[in-house]
Amino acid sequence: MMAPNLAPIPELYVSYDSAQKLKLEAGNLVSHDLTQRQTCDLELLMNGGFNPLKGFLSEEDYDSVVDTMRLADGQLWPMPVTLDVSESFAERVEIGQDIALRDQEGVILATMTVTDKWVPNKSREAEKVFGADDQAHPAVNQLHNHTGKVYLGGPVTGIQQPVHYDFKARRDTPNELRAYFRKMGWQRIVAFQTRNPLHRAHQELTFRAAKEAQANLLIHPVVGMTKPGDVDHFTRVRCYEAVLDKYPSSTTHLSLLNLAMRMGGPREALWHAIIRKNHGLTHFIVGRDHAGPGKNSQGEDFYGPYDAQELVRQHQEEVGIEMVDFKHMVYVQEKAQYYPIDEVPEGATVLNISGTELRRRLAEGLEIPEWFSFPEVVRELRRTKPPRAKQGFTVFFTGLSGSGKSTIANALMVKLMEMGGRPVSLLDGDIVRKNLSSELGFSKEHRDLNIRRIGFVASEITKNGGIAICAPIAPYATTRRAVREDVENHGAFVEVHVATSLEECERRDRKGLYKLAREGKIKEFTGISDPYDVPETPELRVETEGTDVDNCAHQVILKLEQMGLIAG
Ligand code: PPS
Repeated sequence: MMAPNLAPIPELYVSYDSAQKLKLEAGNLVSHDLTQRQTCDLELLMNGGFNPLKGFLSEEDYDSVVDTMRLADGQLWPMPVTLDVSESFAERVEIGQDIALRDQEGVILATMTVTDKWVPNKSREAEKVFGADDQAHPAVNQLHNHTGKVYLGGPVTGIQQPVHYDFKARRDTPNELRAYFRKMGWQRIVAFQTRNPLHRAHQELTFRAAKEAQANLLIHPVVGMTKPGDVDHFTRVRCYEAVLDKYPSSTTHLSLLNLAMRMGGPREALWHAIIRKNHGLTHFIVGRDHAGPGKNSQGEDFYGPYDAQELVRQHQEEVGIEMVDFKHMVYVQEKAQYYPIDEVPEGATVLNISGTELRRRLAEGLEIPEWFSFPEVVRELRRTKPPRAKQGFTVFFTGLSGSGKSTIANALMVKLMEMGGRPVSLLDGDIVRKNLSSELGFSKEHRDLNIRRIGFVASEITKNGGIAICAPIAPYATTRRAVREDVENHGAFVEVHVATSLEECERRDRKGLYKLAREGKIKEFTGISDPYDVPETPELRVETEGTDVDNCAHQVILKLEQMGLIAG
């Protein structure tokens, strides 16, 4: 049996009085604004969650971790925890210098004595740590596209914890959890790590794990950073709270972990085990495809489904935590009960709903059966993600000046308002230029800024469940793509190319601008003296020559119906 050691674990914080003094002094230091991921890492460094680390990795430790999963002194540590900065920031920092580490609001959380500064080989880090230099892996994508060029290493002196305004009562440092376990007299505690809402299969699995290990259960979800596209942590925590009373209350505890996951499969599982050991746990559940990042760019899984279990098994004794391994759990209809897939009675009917299928059912407002999840959890998920016909979306018209964008957009707005149900906002080119972008002209830089502003407003409208109709020229494909990415974080983006030819726009010349442009009296005029990138694959292309406005707007309505954005 694993002996519990619930003595306090070392933290990197200085005393309250020293912290006040240090904070004043640190105001004069060169300071680095932490990214969200670095703030998560710093919190766990300072509170002992990343014990034995005393700061961000030095170059020697980094090389050793990347190559051997161990620090230079031989201690097991599978995941690089590094402070990446820009080249320009690195130039301002000398070895031996103290720097201040600030959160995104500018609050000084810690100081760090810089002992190392180096340019890492990111492809090597990707290959060795994540198994492939393939940007389909979220951590590799992060490494190549969002991680600074230079790493700084050195010991950290903690001043204060990052401030959290949400779910304060559910967040515990390793020492707070250890104290809780001591107070409750819990000797054997099994942790369940998760980044997903808990459905019945998870409840069954955790229940069985606790029974098997004869242990109390800690549900220990990650609320720092998880896989892009996951259900947001606010919704998840409400779901966890809903499930909590399905467990016997004296045996189960819920605590939130502000970890920034890397989705590193086996290495990540081992890292999770060490972090749980630091939080005072004696047992740790590792299921199928633990911390799996999904498919690689060849469409194959990055890691085998049980690779993580294998690696944790090899090191569990050294870490001092016992793994409780689990196979994939499935529902057996005849028994009305969940079983590990390798224990299903012969000939029985197995039911399963994959993550993708669940998302589809939520998006289309379809039934989610009670054998799969708890009604309280489904209700929370539906509240956050209503079916498509109730979600916000953006219709983005693009086309030459005088192509008919505004007229069709206006007609569409009226038709959508007639249907009702969601607020509709029109961001017409001229309206925006009057209210949002009055200081801008028509250079590429100004047009881009104008479109990005429209995109920002449209994505906010979409996020809040409204319909944004945009109708600028938006001549540059790259800028339109950027707006699409912004909006698609929150809902659908429907690009409509109003494909009126230049000749027809010029023939109509409703504002007399083409004439002036031809005479050289208006510079940089789209189509005449400035480019227009024709959209290659818009959701819809409407021809206005020989078609009336009403019909054009109706084509858009049909498209929206087809995409499930309005009820048919
Ligand atoms: S952009 O490129 O998307 O930022 O343009 P937008 O904000 O939609 O503004 C286009 C309207 O401004 C008038 N206008 C010009 N258009 C193109 N090029 C130049 N140089 C120019 N100068 C003024 C024109 O009336 C556009 O209105 P629409 O409704 O498109 O005809």
